[in-house]
Amino acid sequence: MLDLSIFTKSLDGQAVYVYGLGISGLASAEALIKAGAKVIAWDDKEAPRNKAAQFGADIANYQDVDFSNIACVLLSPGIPLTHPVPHPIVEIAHSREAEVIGDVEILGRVLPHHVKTIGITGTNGKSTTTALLGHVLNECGMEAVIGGNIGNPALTLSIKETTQIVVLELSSYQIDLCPSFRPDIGVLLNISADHIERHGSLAQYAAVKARIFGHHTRPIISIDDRLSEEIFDVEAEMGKAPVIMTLKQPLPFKTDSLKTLTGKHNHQNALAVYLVCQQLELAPDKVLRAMETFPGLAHRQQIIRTIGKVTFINDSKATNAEAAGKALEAYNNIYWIVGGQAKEGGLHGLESCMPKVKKAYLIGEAANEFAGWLERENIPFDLCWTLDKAVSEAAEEAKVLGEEAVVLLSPACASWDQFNSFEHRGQVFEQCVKAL
Ligand code: UMA
Repeated sequence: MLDLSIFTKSLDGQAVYVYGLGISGLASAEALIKAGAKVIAWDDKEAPRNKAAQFGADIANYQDVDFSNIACVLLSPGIPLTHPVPHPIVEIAHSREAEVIGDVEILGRVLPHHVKTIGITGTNGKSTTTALLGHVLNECGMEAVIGGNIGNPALTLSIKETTQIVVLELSSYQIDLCPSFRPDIGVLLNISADHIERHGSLAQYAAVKARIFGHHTRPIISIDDRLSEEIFDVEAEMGKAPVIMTLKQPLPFKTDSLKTLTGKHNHQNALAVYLVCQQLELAPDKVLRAMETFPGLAHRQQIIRTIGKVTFINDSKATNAEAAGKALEAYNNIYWIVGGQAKEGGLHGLESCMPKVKKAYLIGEAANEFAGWLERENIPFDLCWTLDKAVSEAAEEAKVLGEEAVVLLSPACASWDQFNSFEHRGQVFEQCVKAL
């Protein structure tokens, strides 16, 4: 297991203030307490506070804490660090000269030197690339663990003496909370507008992403979008010989056999993994064979079942139009289940994918709004409102086509109007499909 004692010793008897007790805050507080640190913790919600109290954290909101005895604030990634204004806890910490860091930074400080770190960032594709890389490395006989934004908090990772590699999915929020940690190999997949509300501007968001690359990081950078290419140029000017990642040149491998990695965006994810493995000097044929057995990620273009010529695909993770566009690009003869709680812009940007859509099945709060948009695009649709109705109608009509077709749940919306989470929505879809 991770030995956090190096970190707790560096605290010199002072406490850690854990602010935000979501999955990463709670896990970190628990791990730090087990390693002998004094932890004071807070979350605006009561339930997580109670959990933290159970495993020995002192509970106090920041107004009631004596900061003279706090060495650092461990901040949850979702809490504003800089924009629109820093959260008051950040300002208090700075005024008392306490560090503000995230769990990945602590991981970086305690990881044994023999463990190589690979950081994956970008606006889209991070989770798939991280999971695929973990799968390929393990299939190639290396001991690798994956964690970070993908959902396994950094301080819960099972690091053994034999562990060789840690693959970390790093969001911009997490990179922002890493003053010193930089991975040995860093991958930047792409940058497009996202999380502007948190970073203030696209340029600032890109600047945070660029900080994944330290002096000793081997950079692998896409040159297929303007902002990533600018970062590539900066790294090149610094003499760091970044590895070029592009889909504008022929890929060094064939993609036909990559059944769980369909679509251009997945080919880029596969290319990223291929290039990392090249840096690790793994045999290309082994790497490609391992990619073929990647099971895919749940809720991201996940194949649930094929009945006759119709394949049912769960892409519940597509909570905005851009993500749904990736799935729509990947298939033909699409019977599209779409809707939920609409995001700003609705389905804008998906116009060019519409010729591939046979029919849309509208669910959730956004149904009426999306109906208007589909009408303008001349796409037939049904107002189904609920997921079970949408699945059974789409299944019937896709079958009648008599050709290869897909029933695709790719909602381009948040799930909270009808479900607890996108995972919950995906599970309900899976149940409906299995019941057919
Ligand atoms: N809170 C307060 N006061 C506030 C604001 C928040 O008390 O003013 C509390 C909330 O009640 C909550 C906690 O702080 O309990 C915040 O939790 P969080 O969501 O920030 O963090 P975690 O639950 O620890 O999850 C985080 C990542 N979440 C975010 O970055 C928002 C997870 O990424 C990640 O999987 C997990 O750590 C493990 O490392 C999720 C995510 O949405 C998937 N990431 C964004 C993305 O992918 O676009 C960046």
